[in-house]
Amino acid sequence: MSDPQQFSATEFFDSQPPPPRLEEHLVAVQRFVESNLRQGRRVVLVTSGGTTVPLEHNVVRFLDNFSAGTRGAASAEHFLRSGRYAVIFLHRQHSLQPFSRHYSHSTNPFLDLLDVVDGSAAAASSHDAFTVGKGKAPEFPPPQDGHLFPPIPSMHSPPTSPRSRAVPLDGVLSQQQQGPGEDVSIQIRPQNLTPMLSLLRSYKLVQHLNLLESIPFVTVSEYLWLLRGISRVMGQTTDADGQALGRRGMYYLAAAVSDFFIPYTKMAEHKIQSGKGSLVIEMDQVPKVLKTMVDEWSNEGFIVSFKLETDPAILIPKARGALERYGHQIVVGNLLETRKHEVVFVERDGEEWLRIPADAERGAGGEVKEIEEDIIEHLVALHDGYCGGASV
Ligand code: 9Z3
Repeated sequence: MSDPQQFSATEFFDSQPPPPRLEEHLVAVQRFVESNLRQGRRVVLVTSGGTTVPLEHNVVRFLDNFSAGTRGAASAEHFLRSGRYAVIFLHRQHSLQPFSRHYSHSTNPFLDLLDVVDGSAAAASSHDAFTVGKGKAPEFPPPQDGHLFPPIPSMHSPPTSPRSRAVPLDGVLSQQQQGPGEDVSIQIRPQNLTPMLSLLRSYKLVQHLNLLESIPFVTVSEYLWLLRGISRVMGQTTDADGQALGRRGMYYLAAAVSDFFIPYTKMAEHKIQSGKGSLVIEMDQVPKVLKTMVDEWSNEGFIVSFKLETDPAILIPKARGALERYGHQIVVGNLLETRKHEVVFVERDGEEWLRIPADAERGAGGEVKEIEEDIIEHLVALHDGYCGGASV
């Protein structure tokens, strides 16, 4: 076993290969920043989700960092809602994303929001068609060829029925399909219609205005390459007057980043075999790139890092230590257990707790408030001050 190495940021990038589509992503980021700068918007890089550390080049096993991506995805949405920020969303592949997170397969499965309704009911009255209990559920066909249901067509194959068309039904989004013997439509259950329509409109607006650029990572190495590339592009891009994004850029680093990794040259090529009893893994330390980000990449951007701990006694000292070591603007501290209802903002001149009622203490109306809404409001106000006024 060779000695563990302490990698500087430069040594790390010299020894770890870049991710496949790096240049393509950076060209897209540059266009995105330019276009939003032209519209007078600020740009925030939101990082989200956990990084992996693969144990083999042909990766079968990997270590993962805890994070569902809730913090990042919710925060991205609140930045977008403010109307003042375009968001670069650097996220762990398949983790939660802004907008679609509301229909996560585990908490709110999309298919459970829909009904199949008999077409004759839909034709009789467009109101009746989406009133629960009025639409007649179609009968299930008898099993065919020994199968309970037919093969499921791919989303990517051409439509099977040329007569399939979208039918607006008094605000209900519906797709009616009239094949031989078929007259059914898919309808959103009435109680889901208002939230879904509102979400869909917001999502389409964000797309239309080109406010969201999403880029995935999986490993810690991919994450760091993309973080460096995107920060440099943000740091260097200028507006029509030749003014850099500079202080108008924000870096909101909520991704859960591994502290340890196995360097490319020390990693096993193939699946590690069992048979030798225990497995001993030695890892090197991931370089702390935040200092380099402050000094070299971000061109005076406003940098917010997150500190995650499980021991309350060390949260604030660790957050303060990070702030002093890296020289950025603010650390948001959170504890694993309570992260959804309390965080602490640690700045050079003091700290401030932000709390919302925990789930169990919520109001009788069941109103759900996300702490990210208040985190973003607070940070936007600080960013205003950092930019020297709200108008820039
Ligand atoms: C965080 O502390 C995030 O708030 C969470 C969010 C990962 C806890 P979820 O995605 O969780 O909503 O489930 N992110 C930063 C974690 C981290 O790795 N920080 C490093 C550290 O604590 C510094 S970059 O040392």
